[in-house]
Amino acid sequence: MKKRSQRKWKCCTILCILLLFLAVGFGVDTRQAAAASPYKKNGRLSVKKGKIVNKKGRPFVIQGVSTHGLSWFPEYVNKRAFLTLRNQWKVNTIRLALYTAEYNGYCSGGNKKELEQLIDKGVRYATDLGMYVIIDWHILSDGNPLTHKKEAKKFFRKMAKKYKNYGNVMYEICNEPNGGGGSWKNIKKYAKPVIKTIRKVNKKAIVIVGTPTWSQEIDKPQNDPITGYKNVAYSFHFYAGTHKADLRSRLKTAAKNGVPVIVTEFGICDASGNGNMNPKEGNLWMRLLNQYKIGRVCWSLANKAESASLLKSSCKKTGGWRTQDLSASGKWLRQAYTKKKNGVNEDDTLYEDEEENTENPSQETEQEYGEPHVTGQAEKVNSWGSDGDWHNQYKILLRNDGTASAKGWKVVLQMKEAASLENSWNGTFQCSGRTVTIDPADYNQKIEAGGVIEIGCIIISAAPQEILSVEATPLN
Ligand code: IDC
Repeated sequence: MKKRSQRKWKCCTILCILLLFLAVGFGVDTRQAAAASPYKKNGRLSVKKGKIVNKKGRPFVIQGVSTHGLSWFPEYVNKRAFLTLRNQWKVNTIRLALYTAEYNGYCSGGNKKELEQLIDKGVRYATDLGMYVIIDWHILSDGNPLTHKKEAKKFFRKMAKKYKNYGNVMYEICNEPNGGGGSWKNIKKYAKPVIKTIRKVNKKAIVIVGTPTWSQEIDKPQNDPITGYKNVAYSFHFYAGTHKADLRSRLKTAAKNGVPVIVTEFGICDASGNGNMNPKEGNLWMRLLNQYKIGRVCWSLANKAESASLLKSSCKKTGGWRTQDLSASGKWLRQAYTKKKNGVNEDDTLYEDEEENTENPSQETEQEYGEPHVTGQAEKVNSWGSDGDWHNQYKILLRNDGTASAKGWKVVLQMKEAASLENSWNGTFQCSGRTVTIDPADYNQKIEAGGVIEIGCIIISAAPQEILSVEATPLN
């Protein structure tokens, strides 16, 4: 009896070991790893003993790409772009650069609502793809962070509230302080109340503080850190065409001294963002970053005709780039980020199996991650009166600015006065009181991503008419 059960156990054990071998042999492990996104694997990041660590307390290397100014190049805030960077460049972090002063900046006449919507899109796409995201208050010509302290507090209060439950969002509160006003004294004077504002609603998110001289003086927080708050890191920026060994040694000293530092901006061109490229110096910088597992975020995802741009200026694609779409900076970066032994999250076998997609992103991937986004705009193009009634002719444009085509759509117009239909085209219209509902005709159900369709109607009313709202919904 005893012998038989012993034999049974032996059989079971052998079977289990065999199964285990088979599983490993067929790569079950790697496939599982490939399926996990950076966030799924690493969770909320925090600062521990001068390092950025994952949920298990192990060092985590931020490997990111920064947008150019959000109001200059809003088109790159799309899910396919982030997906391409994640799957094919091993990017785990997106930095959303919100200029405060330059060109339609948040504090210099930019459309605040639109800019916040762009941030929202960016955060949503990054979150859907399990990536980290840095919301960057991009001071630059306004070198003193105190200049827009009030707006910054208001902005970060709003962001911290909105993204309270997002473990993947980080806040960079002043891109590059510079000039006399951008002193460490002023930075601290600015940072403390801003961090306090964020901490009131968000206890844990990493807050990154810029350093003097365009975020090069990392020795300042080394000697005089901001105290009283956890999960605070400092930024250091370099452009390998300009910045060389002396700055590298400054960064190295800081890293050795346990300063939590993230390179939230770098490039291999001149500090102007243009001029000559120095990939050789770039490689030396990467070696140092890898050695100390320092996070890095490259400037910038754009096709502007300047050397820092990762895309060629002739490239009009906003995602799914192929090698021939990349600038010299772009090619260098993709190579640096995807090199097998670059010291970045070494156990991270993520997405390597998808590398062959680089030149040919599959339809499936686009379908899987794309989303239609349809908006409607109505315009009165004609109006006349007859028999005591008002007749208004409207032109309605439906625009799909999403990342996938809309297979169907529906539009609802709310009118000021009860409406009845005199005539309509390119849609199936129905009036009920003050509501007009529009469905597609059988030939215009689909709106391609980036596409526009036009519909129109003449509406009769007993009093002067107005459209109060247009609500368009894609149906997929
Ligand atoms: C540059 C852009 C350039 C733009 C300029 C605005 O690349 O297209 O005209 O800003 O002033 C930084 C800044 C970053 C700069 C970048 C390159 O943080 O905003 O972008 N740079 O000059 N610090 C060092 C370099």
